[in-house]
Parts: sequence; structure tokens; C-alpha cells
Amino acid sequence: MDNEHDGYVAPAYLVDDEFFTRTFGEIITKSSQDRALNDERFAHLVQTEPFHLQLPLTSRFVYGTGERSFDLNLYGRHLTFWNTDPSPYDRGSEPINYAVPFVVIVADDHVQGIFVDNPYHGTVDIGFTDADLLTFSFTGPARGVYTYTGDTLASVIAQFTAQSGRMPMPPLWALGHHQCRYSYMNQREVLAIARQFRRRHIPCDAIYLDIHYMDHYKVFTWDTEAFPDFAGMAAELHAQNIRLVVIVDPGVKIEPGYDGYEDGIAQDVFIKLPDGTRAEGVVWPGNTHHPDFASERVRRWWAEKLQPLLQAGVDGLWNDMNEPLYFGFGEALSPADYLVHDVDGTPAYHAEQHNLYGHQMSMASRLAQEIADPQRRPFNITRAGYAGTQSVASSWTADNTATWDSLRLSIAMTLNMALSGQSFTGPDIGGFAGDTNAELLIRWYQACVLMPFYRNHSAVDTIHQEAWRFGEQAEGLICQAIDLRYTLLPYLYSQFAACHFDGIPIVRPLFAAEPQNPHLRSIDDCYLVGDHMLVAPITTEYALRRTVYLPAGSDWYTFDAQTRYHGGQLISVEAPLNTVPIFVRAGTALPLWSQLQSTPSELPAPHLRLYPGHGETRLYQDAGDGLGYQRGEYAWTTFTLSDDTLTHTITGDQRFSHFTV
Ligand code: MIG
Repeated sequence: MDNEHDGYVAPAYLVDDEFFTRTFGEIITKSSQDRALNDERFAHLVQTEPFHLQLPLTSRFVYGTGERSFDLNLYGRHLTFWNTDPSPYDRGSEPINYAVPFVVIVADDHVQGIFVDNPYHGTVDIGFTDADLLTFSFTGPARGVYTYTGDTLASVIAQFTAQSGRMPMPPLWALGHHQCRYSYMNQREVLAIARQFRRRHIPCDAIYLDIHYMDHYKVFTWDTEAFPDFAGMAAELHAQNIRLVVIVDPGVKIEPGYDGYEDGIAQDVFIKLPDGTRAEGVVWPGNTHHPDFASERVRRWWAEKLQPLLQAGVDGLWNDMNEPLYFGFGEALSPADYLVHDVDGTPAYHAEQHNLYGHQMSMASRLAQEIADPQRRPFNITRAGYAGTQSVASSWTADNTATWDSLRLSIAMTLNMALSGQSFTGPDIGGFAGDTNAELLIRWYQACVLMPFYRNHSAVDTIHQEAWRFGEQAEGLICQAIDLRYTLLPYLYSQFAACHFDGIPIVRPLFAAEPQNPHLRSIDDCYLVGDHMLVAPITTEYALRRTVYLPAGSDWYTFDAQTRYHGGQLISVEAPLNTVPIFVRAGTALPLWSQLQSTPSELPAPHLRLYPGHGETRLYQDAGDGLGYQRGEYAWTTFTLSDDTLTHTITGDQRFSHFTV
């Protein structure tokens, strides 16, 4: 099926007009959806002063810009800032779901960041037209332009997030292994999946409900036939230490009698056309109106509407479809530029608000969780976002595919998101679109072992890809990777804290460890986690060995601490199917937990594995949930290793510091 035209890749399941008609049937006509897409009466309205900024480009190494399905180094590319859903994307699909108008330029002796705070449709030409120029162009004016300079990547990202927003501490369970599927169809299936995890001793912290849990895709509802005892199901999951996350879609079905619609009309919460009537677009429920999250009033309305789900035991919200998009025949379309938003009393066209919609929806969903339980840390995940969205939600790298290339892309994409301020990201493990297979799934679980977000997800009509679906050997290997992640959580959680408190990205490209070396600046087949760990996974089919460059400046150990290498050299390592090559810097005191089935409510004392050498390692500990961390209820323990002599100092609240050597 050829679904490509003008370089735009349409959503695979929409390409088919037959599918579209079958799904949405008589409820829509082509003209009703066109109404908000291209109405001649309004097209002339949106006229703005374009923005243009051109700078000399002195480096060939440029990163950031949000979610890009390219290699890490974005030099030579022409990229668009317009949140779009080419589901699924492939290498080179452009733009995709989450754009951030921020670039990081790495030169030999310094790092520079440029943030053009401009939500309008825009592009950045990174040495594409002229090798030595960087050009930002937007259809409307910027709210501000900021530049940051520093010696390190981390310092520039820290400055950018100090301005755009820092990630709050997530609950510890958000770092665990999450299981998703489009869709688990009913409560029996959900509980059966949970039982499988526990019976097989595969760690799991959360199960997700995708769109089929709703009553006819009506947001705020659940299907009471498929989920006759929703709260009971949630309670049963909780009893097994598994949290429940549900998807929320912004399109509110137009259906008299449905409270989301009726009350939305009564409270006047929907986006309008310039003539004051409500804009309409087609998404999963058929014809819908979209809440106008630009105003606090509407965000509060949304938050209140979600209370029944949260009271029934939902622990996290998954914000989808918030680029936002309407379905068209054969493609996903953006709502028209001239739709009118109400920004707390000031009207603004969609042209200006489009790229902010995912962020604003995330604010609303986060508020819902804060209202439901002000003592808990919200867990909120979003597909679309803007600069600063890390302050209100985590994200995932949207609809990838079950291919080896998509696995390779997930490293570059997660790194560029981290370099755009959004550290708490990861791919759909196993691949979303298409059927995965045992080897690919094993390698994907291994590759992501220390990525901030760790969720298995797959699309409707693909084979099931839970850890046990490919036989005993594959299950054992996948379980081993998940076990490894849980062992490493004390270290990973400390990197989350460094990101929250100091703005340091959780994962970083290899070159961050050796900034003077220009030969490392395009490497994206491995990633650093904090300062001490390097994950160099296998991302090629049948491969059992790979090369990896160990950064200069210190020695490195294999994870088991058995083999020591000098830094500053390329080595070749064996990586049979049961291995993910991980290296630890000499001088590290690595905090490890023993086997867990889910994150515990009280953090156990980690055991330290020592990698002899000279260095400092910082361990962060708090309650794992709750807002005490905002009032100083946490401890940082700094371990200093000198050859094999270990000393430590504690800052903060001593009560939280515990470990064994
Ligand atoms: O149009 O809810 O990216 O994770 O499973 C597809 C169904 C809508 C897109 C999300 C994907 C999710 C799917 N959604």
C-alpha cells in the first residue's frame, strides 16, 4: 500500500477509505469534517507578522528540537515545528508528534543553546540550505528568544529547563516496568495479564488501558459491560502492587445525553470557529468537539470530569491525540489555523495555540490528579508537547514500528528528547505497529534497560507481545533484562533527582563524557546514564558482538566488575542473547537492590557494588511518593571511593540515607 504523498506518511490504519467508512460509517459526512479544516469564509483571518532569525553556524553538531525520527546529530537537516501524527512514523518522517523550538550546538570549546519561544508553525534550517547558517522561520511572532552558553551539555540543558520548566519527581513506580496494549479489552483480560506477571515472577508496576475501555470512545467514561466492576479491578491490581493507567483523548463525542458533551456545552469549554460556533472534527468517537485547554477554567473543568475515574482507582493518565489532530480520509489533519481559542479571556487563533495544546492538556490532566489526591505525585504521560512540557508530564516516542531500525532510532530519539529538556521518555518496547518477534523484543528490553520510561506497547491487530508470548527461553531473557532494571533503580532514581533538582538530563549521548573529542558527536548506538554508566546494547538482528568506545578520563568496568578496561579506546565485546553490555566507571559505588516484583512502598537499603578507582557517586533517597521531597524530606549520600577505600557524607535529611556495603 502506497501511503506516501508529498513526503507525508499517513496513519497506516487510516489510509484505507474502507476502514474509515467502516469505523465511522454514516455518522460523518465529508463536509462536516471539512468545516473546521478549510472554510473559505475564515481562511483570510489569520495574518501574523512572520519571525525570522538567522545566525552563523560554527559547528557541525546540533541536537535537541524535540522528537525527531533521525539520527542524533541534526546538522544538515531542515526541521518543522508543528505537532503532527504520522502514525506510525518511519526514519525520516517529519515532523512528528512533539516539537521543541530549542537547539543545542556543540562546538570544540563550548556548548550553546538557543530557545526560540515561538509556538507558531516554524522551521529550523540547520546548515541545510547554507552549510554555515542556522535559520529559524515561524509564521508568527516569538514570545522571546534566549541563548545559553556553558562548558557542558548538562549545564546548557539545566539553564534551558530552569527557564522552561523542570521535571517534578515522579512516583517511584513510574520508573518500573509498564505493560500496555491497544487494547486490553475487558477487566477479565486485564486481571489475567496481571496474574501472569505475578505467576511468572516478571516484575511489573503498571498496566494501561487503551481506548477500548471507554464507552464508545467517550472520554471520562468506561464501558460498564466490559468493566462491570472497574473499581474492584483497580483494587485487585493494587493488591498485587500494580498501578492502573488509562488513556484520555481530547475529542469529546458530540452526543446528546452524554454528560461530557452536554456539560461541556453548558460550561462553554470547546474550541470555536470565528463565527462563534463550535469547531468539529472527527476522531475515534466520530464527530467531536475539543476542549480549549488554553484557559485555566477549562483545565479545571477537565480535571473535575476525570474525578470519577481517579476515584475508581486510576493511578495515572495517558494523554494521547493531543497534537491535536482530526482524522481525514487517508490522513491525519491539523485543525484549521483560524479556530479560536480563549486564553484566559484573550482570543487567539489555533495557528498560535496548536503546538501548545499537548502541553495544556497535560496541565489539565495533572491538575486532575492533584485534585484527586494532593498528597500523591501525579503520573501523567503525553504524546505531544512543547518547550517545558517536562514540568507537567512524561512522554513516549509515539508510534514506532516493530523493526530493528525503529529500535536503533529509539536511542537517538530518547537522547534528543533529553537534550530538549524532556528526559522522562522512552519508546514503545517491542515496537507499536507491526508484529514483533522474540529476538527483537529481547534486544529492545535490553536496549532500554536504563531508559527513563520502560513500557511495552503494541497496536491493535498485531500479535501480543507481553514478555511470555515467545516461549520459555525468550521469556527468561526478557525477565532477566527487567530484573536488571529493578536492580538498578536506586541509581536510576538518583539520576531522576539530579534532573529534578539540577536540570541534568538523565540519559546523555556518549560524547557528553568526552566533550573535546569530535569523533564521538554523532554516536547514538549507546547512551550514558548519569556520569557512571554506559549502556551499549545490541540493535542489529543476529549480532552477538559489538564494538563500543569507552570514553577517556577514567577506566571502565564491565557491569559485573570482573573486567577492567582503560578509557579512550574502542573495544569489541561479546553480547550473546543473554547479555546487554553495560560499563561502569572506575571509582563508582553503585547502589543496587535485590530482586523485586514491583517497586516497594518503602525503599529498601541498597547494597553497594564497588568498582575500584577514584570517584564520587551520589545516591538520592526519599519516600518514593508524596510531596515531602519538596520540603526537604530526602537525603543525598555522596560516596567517595579511593582505590577500594570507601567514605561517605550525607546531606539533607539523614533519616532517608541507608545502604549496606
Ligand atoms: O489513533 O489509542 O500513539 O499509543 O495505542 C491511534 C490508540 C490512537 C495512538 C497512540 C497509541 C495508542 C493509539 N493511539
